[in-house]
Amino acid sequence: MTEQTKHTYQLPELPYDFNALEPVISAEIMELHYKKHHQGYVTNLNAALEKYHEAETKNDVAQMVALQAAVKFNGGGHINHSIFWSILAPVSKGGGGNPSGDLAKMIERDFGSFDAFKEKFNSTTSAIQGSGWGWLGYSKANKRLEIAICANQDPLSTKGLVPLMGVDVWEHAYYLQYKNVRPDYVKAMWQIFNWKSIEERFAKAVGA
Ligand code: MN3
Repeated sequence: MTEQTKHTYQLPELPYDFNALEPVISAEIMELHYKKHHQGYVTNLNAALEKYHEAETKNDVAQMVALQAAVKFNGGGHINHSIFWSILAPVSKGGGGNPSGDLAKMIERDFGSFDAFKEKFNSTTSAIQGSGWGWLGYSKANKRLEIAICANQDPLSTKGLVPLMGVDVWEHAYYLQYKNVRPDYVKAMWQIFNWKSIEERFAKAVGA
């Protein structure tokens, strides 16, 4: 591995067209979100890691510590958005509906029912103060599912959970379409969750 590739992250390929998630997410939002916001996190992550690497070679610990906030923010942004694109799907390609199998059983066990889970996820995620993410995560320690919120771009791993599905509630994710009505955006997202992909993430989290 060369020094160059070691610190270079790239935008993952979007698994559908910008307009594929309409009417839930407009093509305009998708294009901006992917090409400007996610690209920004990737570009800034690579720049921060490059500087970090320089500081490392100079043994400049103070500079390494100073760069950690940029690595956390942009690295978290890259991780979160990469997951986000992958757990959504157009309605014509499996988006929406209900989870099945072991994940459905664990949702029922831990939340009472799928509807109760939805309600709790919607209210928790809609109520996030400022910018952040609402997640369904798996706790390996407690062997159970948990709903959790993260501020800014903090990845869910900072709370000791494996991210299964989540919703970006930064204003850039919905404002052009839903304006200030964040709860309508969060509710609409259930039409495009890709449960097949989320179930695969769950199987990996439980099995690993
Ligand atoms: Mn975003």
